[in-house]
Amino acid sequence: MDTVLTNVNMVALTPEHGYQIVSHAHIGVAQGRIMFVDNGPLPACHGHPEIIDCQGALVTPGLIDCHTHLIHAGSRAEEFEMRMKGATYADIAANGGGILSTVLATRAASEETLYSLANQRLDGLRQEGVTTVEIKSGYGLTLDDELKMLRVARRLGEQTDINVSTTLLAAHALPPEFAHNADGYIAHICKDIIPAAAQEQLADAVDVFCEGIAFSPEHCQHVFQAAQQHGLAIKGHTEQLSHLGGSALAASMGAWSVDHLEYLDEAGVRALAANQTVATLLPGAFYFLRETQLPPIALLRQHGVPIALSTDFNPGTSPIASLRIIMNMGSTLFGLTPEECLRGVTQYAAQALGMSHQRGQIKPGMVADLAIWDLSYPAELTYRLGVPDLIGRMVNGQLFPASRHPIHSPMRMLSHTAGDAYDH
Ligand code: DI6
Ligand code: FE
Repeated sequence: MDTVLTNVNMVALTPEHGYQIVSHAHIGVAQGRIMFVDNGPLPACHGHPEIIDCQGALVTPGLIDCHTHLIHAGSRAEEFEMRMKGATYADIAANGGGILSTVLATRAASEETLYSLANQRLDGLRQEGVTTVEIKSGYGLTLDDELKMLRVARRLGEQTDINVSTTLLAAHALPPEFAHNADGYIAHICKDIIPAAAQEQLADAVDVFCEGIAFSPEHCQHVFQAAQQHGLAIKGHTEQLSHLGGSALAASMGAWSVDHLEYLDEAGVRALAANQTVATLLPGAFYFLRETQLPPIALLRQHGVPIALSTDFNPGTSPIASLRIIMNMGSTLFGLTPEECLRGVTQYAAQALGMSHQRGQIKPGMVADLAIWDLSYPAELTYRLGVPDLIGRMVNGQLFPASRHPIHSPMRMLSHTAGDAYDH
């Protein structure tokens, strides 16, 4: 055993009972994996584990942000001002602004610049207990620039204290080079970009923006087929601004998740349920666009569709690097219970990234990704905003104390005890 967390108030997410606190729990970790979870007497441990007394701190699975556009350059604050003066998101996109303005800035930026911009944004997420992030390309829209974005995403996963899942989103917008030639661009994605990303192992999944202002379901189907031919998983931005049937299409092809879903209908919900596709809701974009059409929460629940929540961090529709704010919006805007919100950023977020067998729950065999909180009750995660109440994170079995936690306060702190005391 490498590490044993003792005296933990562990949040267990059980299907039958929702979340439950297991008090005085111990979590044993070896080689980055959870080996035991118990609340009896401390089991015998081989080796010289580091024993960490958590003094009753709340421990949840590490949070997972399963849909972000974290890598990009430039700012869209001016567009925000235009929108506040009456322009719509679609107006701005039609006039060469929107996604395309971020594309030009991102193409012009070096990998170093993109890396440090993204790493700074990641910091907001780290301070809130996030241990895994999905990062999409989609602001390059050329072979080289899409691969550049994915290389930066991979490097963030390799060189920082966060797990990264990468997604190729070349089908995000039509690049100027292919103006009025969506067929040509989709063919280029299928023939050149997907094979190269797969060949260099830069993408775990392939995503599309299926929308009137982006790509048709037929285009998306071609992209999905090419992705699958290269062994990549699929997911979609679907039913965000209108109903085109992209969600049902993606689900019928086995998508890990479909995301946004404000305009999803019951047939679409049934398709998700039939294919175990996760519904990833993005209340930050709903809020930021002042959308009024709510995703079909009641139908998703009724059909037992797993619901994930994510920041959709991006410069145009959700410049919000806070998963806690998103959880709060999941409740206040979408009516999800705090338990649904927590499950949506742990267990179901893991499922949306095809990693539910490895991450998103605290049980033996899972990767040891944990968040340790100065809180007593899990609903506080969703209820209260802006207080730095994260004590630390464990990522792949390694502990990272939170830099913003006030170490002089009388609050619980991680205290380390010599492992020899438990040398069996
Ligand atoms: N839907 C969104 O909300 C983002 N992308 C997408 O497909 C918006 C991205 C942007 O405006 O830059
Ligand atoms: Fe998005």
